[in-house]
Formats: sequence, C-alpha cells, structure tokens
Amino acid sequence: MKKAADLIDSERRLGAHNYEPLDVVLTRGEGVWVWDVDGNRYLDCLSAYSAVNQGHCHPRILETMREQAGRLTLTSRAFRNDQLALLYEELAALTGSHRILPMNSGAEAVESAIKAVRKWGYEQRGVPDGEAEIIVCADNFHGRTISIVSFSTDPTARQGFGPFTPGFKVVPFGDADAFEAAITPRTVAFLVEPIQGEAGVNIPPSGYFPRVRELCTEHDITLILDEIQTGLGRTGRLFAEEHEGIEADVTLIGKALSGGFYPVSAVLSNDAVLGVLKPGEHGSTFGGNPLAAAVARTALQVLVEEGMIENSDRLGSYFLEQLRGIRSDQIKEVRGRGLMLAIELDPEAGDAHAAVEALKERGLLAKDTHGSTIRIAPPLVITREQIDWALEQIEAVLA
Ligand code: IF1
Repeated sequence: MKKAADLIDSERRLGAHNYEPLDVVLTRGEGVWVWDVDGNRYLDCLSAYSAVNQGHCHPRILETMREQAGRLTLTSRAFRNDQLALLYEELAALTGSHRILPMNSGAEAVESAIKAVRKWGYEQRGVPDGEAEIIVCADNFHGRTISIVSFSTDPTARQGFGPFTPGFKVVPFGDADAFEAAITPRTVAFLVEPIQGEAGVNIPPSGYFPRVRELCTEHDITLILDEIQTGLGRTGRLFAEEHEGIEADVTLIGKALSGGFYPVSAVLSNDAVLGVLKPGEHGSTFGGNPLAAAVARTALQVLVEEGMIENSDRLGSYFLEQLRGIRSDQIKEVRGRGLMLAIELDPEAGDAHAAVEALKERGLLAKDTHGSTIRIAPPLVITREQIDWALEQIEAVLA
C-alpha cells in the first residue's frame, strides 16, 4: 500500500481539495475493468460519469488517437483542418442536426448554447436586449462555471461563488404546469436534462416531455436538452429524448463523444439558433481541433458499429430487473433506463457511502450521491456474465 498511500498523501498536500475520492489509485483500464497501483482489478460501474461508455482504452479509438497525434493535433480555428468537416458530416448524418458547434468540456457546450439562444432571442424573437429569460429545473446539473452555478439549486455548488448571472428561472423537474406558468414573452429557452443525473437518476413522469415539447413549439421557445450524460447510448438509445418520442431544438453532448480519451463536446442545433453566431462572436482555442475531431469520429463509429447502444438497452433492462429482485431491507427503490441505474437506499437502514466502500473491497467501483443513492453506470460493453458478477457483489453488500 506504500505507493498508493504516498500518492494520496501528495494529493492531499498539494491539490485543491475540491473532491473527496475513494482511496483507490488507478493505473490501467481495459473495457469494463480498471486496475489499481497494487494490482487489484475492479469492475468500473461509474464509467467516469458516463464518459467511457465505449469502455476504457478502446483499441480502435486508441489507434485513431495515436495516428492523429502523430500527424496533426491543433491548428486553432484560424485555419481549417481536414478532420472537422468529417466530424460534422458524420454527426449530422447520425443525429439529424443541421448546425454544429464543437467545444471541449460539457460546461462549455452549455455556456455556448446559452449565449447562442440569448442572441437568437434578441435577433429572431424580438426580445428586448438584455431581457432574455431561460427556464431551468430544480436539482439540475449542467456544470461548474459561474453562469451555470448561477442557476444551480445545490447550495454546495453555489455558496460563496456570487455574484451570479441573472436571467434564469427555476421550476420543478417533471411538472409541465409549473413550466407553463413560468413562461413569459421574454422566455427564449428551456434547458433541461432528459433524466437528471446528479440528482440521482430522476426519470420524469411519462407525458412530461411531450407536453414540454408542445409548449415550447407553441411559444417559440428553444428546447435545449442536456444529453451530456444521458446521450450516446447511456440510456439504451442514441439520445434519451427518444424514450419520450420528442426532438430537441438544441442538444448538448460531451463526455462519451470522445470515449473518455479527450475532452470533446458539441452543441447540436437547428439552423436558427447556431445560425445567429457570426465570425468573432464565439470560439475556443482547442474546440474543433483535429485530434478531438478524429477521436470523436472513431468514438461515434465504435458506439454504433459495435452495437453498444443495443447492448445498453438489452443489458440495462436485465440489470434493472435483477437489481429489483434483490431482497434487502436497505433498498427503497431501484430505477434507471439503459445502463443509467440507481439504487436508492432507505436512509434509516442503509448508508450509500458505506455501501460503495464495501463494494470497492469486493472489486466493484460505484459512486454514491446525496447520502442514500448508489449510481450504477458501467461501460456499455459490459456482458451479462459481468453483470451477474456485479449483482452477486451488490447483493452481498446490501442483503
Ligand atoms: C464533476 C455529477 C455526473 C453533466 C450534465 C453538463 C455537465 C455534466 C448533465 C458538465 C457533468 C459530471 C461532472 C463531474 C461529476 C459529474 C456528475 F455528479 F456532478 F452530476 F456525471 F453525474 N451536463 N457531470 O452531468 O460537463 O463540464 O464536467 O465536462 O466532477 O464535476 P463537464
């Protein structure tokens, strides 16, 4: 344990303490597995918060990364590169989006959409300058920038970071009447996660999103779905919106867009919203760089060609059903879609943090949230046998 202990000690001494990770120091990953510096193997049931949907160090993405890194990595957008157009073509064909903006982090994609949709509101909707309103949901998670935490309802994410950006209105998630009541002539957008991730895998009531879609169309409000976590196969569909039978006007993706190799995000838009951006009005040094574009192209290809979305759908249903079959006084509810799963413990009977520590000792890495929820989100390449093994560990810890 010497090596791990030394590394943990250095992190404590020199790093900002903005995280409290499990004390497992990982050094290698392959598919659903990761290994720590002492050689212990773990089944990864977090997937770097759904960024490694394709599995750790996917060989085809690795090959693209190596090849492209030796050829051309960064040109800036002052010049063109020969990968970006191909990413656009492939993303447009896959998703049906009409206009694309490449960025790096998820938060940057969110910020970019906010900027574009405000400008769209002024130029296309005639909202008086500086008065655009965006409606968001309570318990949202969209990132960590000042503007994004300005509309967070989580005190830990906000406190001490003001002054905040104005122009946001918060309504409860899953309540279409509350959304309707918050609409004004200055409402330009509704920004929402199809399933709230950080909030503990909150699935909205059926009928919510169809009604929201209707209201947005009726009032000419841009529906922005944050699919940074739910997208790219996580819920058993390319996008979680497909479960609701709706289409967003703007879709935000990140995380698994690179299979976890590199920060790559994108705003996928109708023609109108991204159409308002003119040269010089927005950008990023690394956004759309050839290494990012090449890695994203292969990450999307393997997701589709290797059947990962179908696997997420089929094995997600199996995992959910089997979890629901576990007899335990600690479990209050099990919910999920595809391989985005959560076990909600009864706070009287169980402690999610103690449970993930116990799971770690048995070789399964998962993450607790809000004290009583365990999130389970393995890479989409997981097999039935691996799920059966995970179920044995979960049952042993919770039963
Ligand atoms: C961290 C949570 C997950 C996201 C949605 C945008 C972003 C995220 C729906 C921003 C990021 C991450 C960030 C990570 C923890 C994690 C998380 F617990 F905080 F909520 F996944 F569940 N929209 N989610 O989930 O993307 O800028 O980070 O690339 O450590 O903060 P980013």
